[in-house]
Amino acid sequence: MQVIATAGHVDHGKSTLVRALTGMEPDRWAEERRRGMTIDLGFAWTTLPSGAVVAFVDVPGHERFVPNMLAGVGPAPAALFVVAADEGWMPQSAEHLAALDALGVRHGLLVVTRSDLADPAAATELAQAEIGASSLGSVEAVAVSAVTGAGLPELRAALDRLTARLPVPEPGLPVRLWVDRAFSIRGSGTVVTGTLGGGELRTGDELELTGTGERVRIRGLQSLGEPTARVAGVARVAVNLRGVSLEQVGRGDALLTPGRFQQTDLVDVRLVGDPVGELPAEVTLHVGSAAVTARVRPLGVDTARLRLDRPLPLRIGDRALLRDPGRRHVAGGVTVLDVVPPALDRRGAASARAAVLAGLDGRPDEHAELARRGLMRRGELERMGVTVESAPVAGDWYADPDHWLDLRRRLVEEVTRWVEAHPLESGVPVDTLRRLLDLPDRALVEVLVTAPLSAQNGRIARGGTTGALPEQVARAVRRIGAELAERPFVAPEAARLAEFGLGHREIGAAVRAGALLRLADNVVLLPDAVDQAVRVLAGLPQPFTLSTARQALGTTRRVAVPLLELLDRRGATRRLPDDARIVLIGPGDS
Ligand SMILES: Nc1nc2c(ncn2[C@@H]2O[C@H](COP(=O)(O)OP(=O)(O)OP(=O)(O)O)[C@@H](O)[C@H]2O)c(=O)[nH]1
Ligand SMILES: [Mg+2]
Repeated sequence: MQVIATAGHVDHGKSTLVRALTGMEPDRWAEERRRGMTIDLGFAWTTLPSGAVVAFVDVPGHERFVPNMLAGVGPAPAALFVVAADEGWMPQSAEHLAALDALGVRHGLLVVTRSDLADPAAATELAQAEIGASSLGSVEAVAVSAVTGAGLPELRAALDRLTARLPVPEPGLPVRLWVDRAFSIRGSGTVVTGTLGGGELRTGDELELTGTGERVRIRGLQSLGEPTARVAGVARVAVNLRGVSLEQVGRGDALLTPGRFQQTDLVDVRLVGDPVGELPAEVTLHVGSAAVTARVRPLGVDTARLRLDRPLPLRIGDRALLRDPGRRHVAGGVTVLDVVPPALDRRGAASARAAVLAGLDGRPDEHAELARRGLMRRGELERMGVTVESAPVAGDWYADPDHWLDLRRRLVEEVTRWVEAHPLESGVPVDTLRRLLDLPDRALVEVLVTAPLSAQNGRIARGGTTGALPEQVARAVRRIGAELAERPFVAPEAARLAEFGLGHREIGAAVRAGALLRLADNVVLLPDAVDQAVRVLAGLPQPFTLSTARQALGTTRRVAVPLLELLDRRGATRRLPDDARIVLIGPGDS
């Protein structure tokens, strides 16, 4: 299916043409039929000679109803531009074309209607010239008369050629269904309709509703009046929503794939059309079926910041239209450049921002976003419209490579500084570093740790070289060391350690600094005691008992038991089933 919106001046025959093509009545309201004028959007569809189905969104031409017209054209990928042969190019021909151009609509047909009333040649020539200068470019033109039926077969053939040319949305796109109508059906509840530009809807799907942001479930689906279990865009759809009241949803809202669109009331945009400096302070932004008041803050020659009256689900690259409601004039088209723009509260921030915006083209770019923002979650990138292709640095976090290197460098600096200030600590708590580096997640600190840093027990240290010991501790260790040099396996008693001021923390620091070896609580030797012990034990008849070892080392069980267990763990000795041991390697290998 394809969806085509009509466009053109009031009374030029849009609805009559849709009626002739489809046999359906696009003017749904009694008032429209009484006044012979379209007020709101109408919907009709037909099967073309090729078998392709095309649905029309018929729009009003009267200038008072331009906002309704924009709600119909906004989500439609193509336009059927109608000009009456007997009236030719008129003010709303120009305004509708300006709207299509602003929205960047690239596909369409020119239909010169009422050709039974006048020669269509002049109107065709002028309209083709105007349309040729817009985003639609050169279009095929067909002259018709809805009264005589002349030209209708040619128009059907031309519609077939047009729909065959229309781009098919890539599969897997997230859904953003702009609601153009909401009503309730007794027994079923609330139904919304819209033009589905891409993605797929299925009954039972959960969607996010703009405005309230709440999750809603699809109870039933229809397309072209028929119930269906799934619809893929491009299509006209009617969605029956479970548990949603008519007060909660209406034109300008949207149903979204959850988590895939940024709902934002602040966007930076590029404007094509009137100069940014000449825009009124307040304009109306039209996008999809929505229209919201926007306050304009110029930021550069053709770029500006828009503060919207209410948040809209927008992504980088979205096209929208600005209209000056006072002058009833399309001021231009905008391309969304940023949906999460930075605050401009520092001096010079606005001109710096203008310089950044000058370099943006509205194409979502993973690397450029990361370069500007440093660190982002996957969801943030996706909501902006970015396709994430690189690998995360941790969890769902993505980082700019330069920023990441910088964080690594700063982490080493912070650890070094902190450890110097806290010499008795075994390292910096991860959370302290997270705060110092202003990181949002401790997982990031953990993955930033590389040599010379190492992580242990929730703390980060500079591996091995914890820095110099405080002088007091160093002196105490030297004096203990002098005693141990005499009798290397006679560990000082706890009371003696306390006498030297070597408490739990001081011993810990000395051990990390490589000055002492801790065998058990309050049992310390010099680090080379391990090699010395292996040398002594290797000289014993193998295997040997704990008691033999204790005597050979000239020590007590308090030292011998944990020392032999350490040697076992290091693979220097092996404990046999009968509790005797053998030496496996020579001193120095342990
Ligand atoms: N003679 C003749 N009259 C036509 C033709 N097409 C439309 N009309 C008449 O033109 C008038 C306006 O037609 P509509 O189809 O309502 O025009 P519209 O463009 O839908 O108007 P709005 O929706 O109000 O913008 C009606 O009286 C139609 O009968 C045609 O091909 N030939
Ligand atoms: Mg009409």
